[in-house]
Amino acid sequence: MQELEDILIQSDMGMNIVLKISNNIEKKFSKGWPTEKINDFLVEQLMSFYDDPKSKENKINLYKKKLSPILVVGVNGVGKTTSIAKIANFYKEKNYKVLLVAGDTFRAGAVEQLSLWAERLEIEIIKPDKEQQDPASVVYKGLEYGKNNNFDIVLIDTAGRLQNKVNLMKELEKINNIIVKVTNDKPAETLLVIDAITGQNGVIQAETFSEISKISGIVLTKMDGTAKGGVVLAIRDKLNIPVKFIGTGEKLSDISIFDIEEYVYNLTKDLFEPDIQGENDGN
Ligand SMILES: Nc1nc2c(ncn2[C@@H]2O[C@H](COP(=O)(O)OP(=O)(O)OP(=O)(O)O)[C@@H](O)[C@H]2O)c(=O)[nH]1
Ligand SMILES: [Mg+2]
Repeated sequence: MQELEDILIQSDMGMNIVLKISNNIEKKFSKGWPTEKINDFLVEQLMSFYDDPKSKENKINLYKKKLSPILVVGVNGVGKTTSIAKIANFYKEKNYKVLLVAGDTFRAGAVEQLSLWAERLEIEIIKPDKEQQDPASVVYKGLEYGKNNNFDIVLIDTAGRLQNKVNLMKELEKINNIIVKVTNDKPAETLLVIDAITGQNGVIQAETFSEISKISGIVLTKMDGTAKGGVVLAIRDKLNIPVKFIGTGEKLSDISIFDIEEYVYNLTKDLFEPDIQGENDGN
């Protein structure tokens, strides 16, 4: 049991979930430990944190026949800009008309970075006219342009300055107000990007951003590394925010729509397999 708990803890799902699961396992298997059954039960348990994975809120929401603004937020360096490029590519390949908005006017180089992606993707981008321009005004320009030119999706990049929560709050509030004003609706999605490597800290980020803005989904990045990304289960458990996309590398194609079954499979796949490599060490 201890070993199992250790493995679960290492996957970053948080003590709360680990204890719930281990309690349930102990209750269910008080008479014996048939490994395969425990494995199945564990998968079942992990899935249950997602209650209804097929429900509408777990799908990516896009408005029909009108502009769908997707606001992308998150702390520095988690992969917001890269994820925007990937999502843009994902929908471009499905023949959606996609526009980018460089709403991170804070960090030098951020506009340039998104512009490079726009160039590679051969899609249009709305940029600030001058340095350090108010992001809300860039967003306004982007939404107007998107609306008037029949775009389907407008992806909005933002700066992630958690160290300055009041400013960030004001900025996102302003951007949200602009979206409502121009489109008469809330953003189709407000995606919080979480880096799988940050572990349990992701829960704090989700809590903080939820206080600032209604988050409709998570983009979990850097799942190509060793991190298991269990933090999204903790976020789901605590804040009921579903995951929408998974990032698995730095290339445009390294993104997929979140699939709870695949995710849980990856989370548990080497739990009960003997560590052949390890056992052979020193032989
Ligand atoms: N391995 C891997 N690297 C990623 C992934 N997503 C993003 N990155 C890398 O993470 C680094 C930061 O990505 P950005 O997209 O610039 O992150 P950001 O959140 O926009 O950063 P700021 O604009 O500084 O707040 C870059 O080197 C990306 O290539 C991923 O899924 N896997
Ligand atoms: Mg960025």
